[in-house]
Amino acid sequence: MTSIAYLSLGSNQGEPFVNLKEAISQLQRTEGVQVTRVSSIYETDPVGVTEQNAFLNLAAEIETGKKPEELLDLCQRIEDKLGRKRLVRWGPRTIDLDILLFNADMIQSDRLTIPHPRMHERSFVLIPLLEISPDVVYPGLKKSLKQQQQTLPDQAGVRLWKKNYSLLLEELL
Ligand code: A4P
Ligand code: MG
Repeated sequence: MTSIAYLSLGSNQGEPFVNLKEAISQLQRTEGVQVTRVSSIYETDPVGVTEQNAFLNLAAEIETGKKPEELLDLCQRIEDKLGRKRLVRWGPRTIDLDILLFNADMIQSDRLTIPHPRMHERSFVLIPLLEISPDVVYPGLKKSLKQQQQTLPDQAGVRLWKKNYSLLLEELL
């Protein structure tokens, strides 16, 4: 069965643009994964640990035959390949791939929480996500994600950095 999943990608170490591009390219080259949409890239103020460089963030939509845990394995393999070291939670990273949504599933296991438990509090996640899928549904949330996003205090920390990145996707793959 094919599922639709949304991912959030972020980087603030090394060459963030190159890291994002390489991560998307590796997703696309994986059997059983089709990258169907990629948002613009946004430059975002760090959330959590604020004494670190600004991030580049984007959101991607994929179609996949993989199960959620298999998709997490893939995301972590790509993080490892791109040289990510897990040193500080919420700290600097060469690349972070988080699964935001997987169909309208609600999943809670040792390794995986979907929807991503902090996504609806974060403009650096919601602004790119809503760009590629304005009506996407967050299961269990009463209001729309758009309404939710408009209430967030951190919107000014999210600035368009490279518009219509998806137009470059074909060139990239
Ligand atoms: N895990 C559970 N659910 C998921 C999921 N839906 N997707 C587990 C991915 N992983 C999930 O993640 C720790 C564990 O979460 C994994 O082993 C997996 O089993 P990690 O990637 O090793 O560690 P982390 O990224 O430091 O922690 P976490 O909780 O993912 O951090 P956040 O909350 O995602 O925050 N500011 C800006 N502007 N932009 C950013 O991209 N990112 C963070 C990371 C903080 N501040 C940021 C940004
Ligand atoms: Mg993560």
